[in-house]
Amino acid sequence: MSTVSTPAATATTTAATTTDQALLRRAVRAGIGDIAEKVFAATRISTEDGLRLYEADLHVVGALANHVRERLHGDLAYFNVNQHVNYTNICNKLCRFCAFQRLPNQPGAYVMSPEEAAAKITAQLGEPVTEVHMVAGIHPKLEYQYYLDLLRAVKRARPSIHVKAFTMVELDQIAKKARKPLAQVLPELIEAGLGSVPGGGAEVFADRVHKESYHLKISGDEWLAIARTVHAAGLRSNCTMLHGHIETKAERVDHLDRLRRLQDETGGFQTYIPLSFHPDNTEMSDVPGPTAVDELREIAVGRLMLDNIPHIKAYWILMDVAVAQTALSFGADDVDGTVVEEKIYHEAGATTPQKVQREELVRWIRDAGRVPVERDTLYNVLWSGDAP
Ligand code: V47
Repeated sequence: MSTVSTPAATATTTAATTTDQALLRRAVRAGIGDIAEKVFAATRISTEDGLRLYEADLHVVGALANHVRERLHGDLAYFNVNQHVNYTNICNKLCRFCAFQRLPNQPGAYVMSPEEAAAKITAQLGEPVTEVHMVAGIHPKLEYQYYLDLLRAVKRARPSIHVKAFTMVELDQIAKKARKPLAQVLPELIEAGLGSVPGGGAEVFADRVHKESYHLKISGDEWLAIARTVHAAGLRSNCTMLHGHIETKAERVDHLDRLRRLQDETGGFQTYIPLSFHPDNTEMSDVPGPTAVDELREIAVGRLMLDNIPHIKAYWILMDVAVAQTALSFGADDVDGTVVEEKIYHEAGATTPQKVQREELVRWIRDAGRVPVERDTLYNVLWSGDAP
């Protein structure tokens, strides 16, 4: 399939180097020369362009995404030393894609007291952990005070730790329990130790997907409205999309466009993370989930659509290490962290390790041909592999 048209004629105007011109010619042959022109000119691509990226030659799409990734970050690939704490798996939202949730009386259901959560932090004091990623199910009985106590206990256990906690879905629940608007609750959570907000709970914003697979949870519009409030409170957050289940490509592009439009308003998203659906032990176990090729395309389309979000994360726990390494040349510039005790994806069939040593992450990144950079949660550089 090739549509040789105007883009080739303007190759020298925006494709600066010989390598760029070669890529532009490949893009023209793949029928996306016009998109390549926009990418080289750092101009926004349209949702129609985004949809075409799902059909075009993966190598060309990946090379264009890599072009953007290298324009923004050169050879650097970020990681952090973090740990996960999932303070409860009790949840009343019954999302069809989730294997982690339990009803209160189901075997395996648990809630950590703030002290038990803090003990998970204390257990890692010998490791150079800088962040705790703390998310959980929506437990209907936990009171507002619990969340404040949880934050305070974690900060007491390790005062230097950055607490990235509570998805937009949990924040909605916390505000309901506080019986106050979220805008009033957030300063209290910040005072108790909240440092930023992770990207989970967004799933796929389309109402159809919401209705069919997670209808008891907040809708896409509600997720975006909460993110707006979070950013207005001065907090940074991440954002995600759960792909590879019942959503269409058009619904994925719509999701990315809605993230991009909110980012134009607030500038509060740091990192976009495409989350690959893992079907085991879920109500959607008949869905095969995305292949490695699908995952690489999702990273690349995310990089090309989200021109205003600085970082794209290839979450190694979900993608397998080799795919995450490859993703570092398909648009991703971050692989997440050491993690320690991952539950959500391992309940759903992930076969990656549950944690990794810092040195191992550094080696994975170097083996992928990138320069490892240890960051904190807000992307301040703590260590760089290319420092003398
Ligand atoms: O919101 C649940 C997803 C999310 C499954 O912000 C599933 O740095 C795949 O958002 N298969 C929570 N995904 C995790 C998350 C996250 C992860 C890593 C880093 C960051 C960050 C955020 O996990 C949920 C949901 O979308 N999820 N079940 C499943 N079976």
